[in-house]
Amino acid sequence: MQSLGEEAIGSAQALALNIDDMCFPTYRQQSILMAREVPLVDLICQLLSNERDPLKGRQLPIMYSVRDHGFFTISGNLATQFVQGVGWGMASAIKGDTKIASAWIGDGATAESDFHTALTFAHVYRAPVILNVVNNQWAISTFQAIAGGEATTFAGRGVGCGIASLRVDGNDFVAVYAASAWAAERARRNLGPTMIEWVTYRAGPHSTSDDPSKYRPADDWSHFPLGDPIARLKQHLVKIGQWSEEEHTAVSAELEAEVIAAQKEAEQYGTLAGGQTPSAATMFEDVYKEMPEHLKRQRQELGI
Ligand SMILES: Cc1ncc(C[n+]2csc(CCOP(=O)(O)OP(=O)(O)O)c2C)c(N)n1
Ligand SMILES: [Mg+2]
Repeated sequence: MQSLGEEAIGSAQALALNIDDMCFPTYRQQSILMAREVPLVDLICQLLSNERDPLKGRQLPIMYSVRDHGFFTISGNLATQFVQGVGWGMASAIKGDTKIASAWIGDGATAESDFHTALTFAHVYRAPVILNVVNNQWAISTFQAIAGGEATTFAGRGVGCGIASLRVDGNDFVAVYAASAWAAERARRNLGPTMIEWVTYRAGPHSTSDDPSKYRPADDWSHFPLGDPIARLKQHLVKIGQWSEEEHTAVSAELEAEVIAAQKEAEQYGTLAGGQTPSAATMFEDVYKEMPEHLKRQRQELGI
C-alpha cells in the first residue's frame, strides 16, 4: 500500500500533535511513522518478514504497530480505527489526562456502521479526538460517490451529528498543519471532537495487487485540481524565500540515499528469499504472560 499523492496528510498532522497523542491510522498514513522518526530499517524489516521484523512475521507487511511512538496497530478491518480512537479519547478524558486521539478512515470505509457509531459516541461523550476522513476519491476501484460523497460531503455527516467539521485541501501541507493544530487544540481544551474531511487523490494503485488502468484513465491524477502536495509545498517555500531548487535537489538526493542505505541494512537481516526469518520458537512467545504447560510441551516436542 502506498501513500502517493496523500503524503501531506499524515505527516503534517503528526507535526501538529504531541508525541504521546495516540494515532489510530489506516495503511495510508505511514507518513506518521516517518514524521515521528521511527527508523526506516525497522519498517523495511517488517516488509521483509526477516529476523529483525519487530512483529516477528505475525502481521501483514505494511500493518505496522509502534506503541512507543503512539501508533496503534494498523488493522485490515476498516473503520475499527474510528471506534477505537474515540474510545481511547474517552478513556483519556475520564482519567483527566490531556492526551488526545487521532482516528483515521477512508471515504469508502465511512459506509461501515463503525463510522456512525464512532460519531455518536464522540459527540455524546465530547471525546478529545480528531476524526480524519481521507477522501482520496477511490475505495479500490469504487469512486467515492458510491459511498455518498457527492450527494453530500463527508464532512457534512459530522455536522449532522453535532460535531465541528471542516473540509480541507489535503494536498496543501500548510493547511493540513493549521487545521490539525486547531482540531488538536479544541480536543485538548475539552471543546470536543473535530471531524476533518481531507480532499486528496490516491495517485497510485490501491495496493501492489491492483491495476487502476482497469477502472480509471491512466492520467487521471494529472487532471486532479489540487495537484501534487510535495510540489506545492516546494513551490510555496521557494516563493516565500525559505527554500530553493538547489536545496530541494540536494535534499531529494540525500533522502533517496537514506532509503537505499536503510534497505541495504534491512536486507542484511534477511530477505524474502533468504530464509532468515524469526525462529519458530517465537510463535510461542508474547501470547500469555506465563507460558501455559501445554505450550511448553508443544515447544519441547518441536525441539526448539
Ligand atoms: C470491514 C472491511 N470491509 C472491506 C474490506 C476490504 N477492503 C480493503 S481496502 C478497501 C477499500 C477502502 O477504501 P477507502 O476506505 O476509501 O480507503 P483507501 O484505500 O482509499 O485509503 C476495501 C473495501 C476490509 N478490509 N474491511
Ligand atoms: Mg479512499
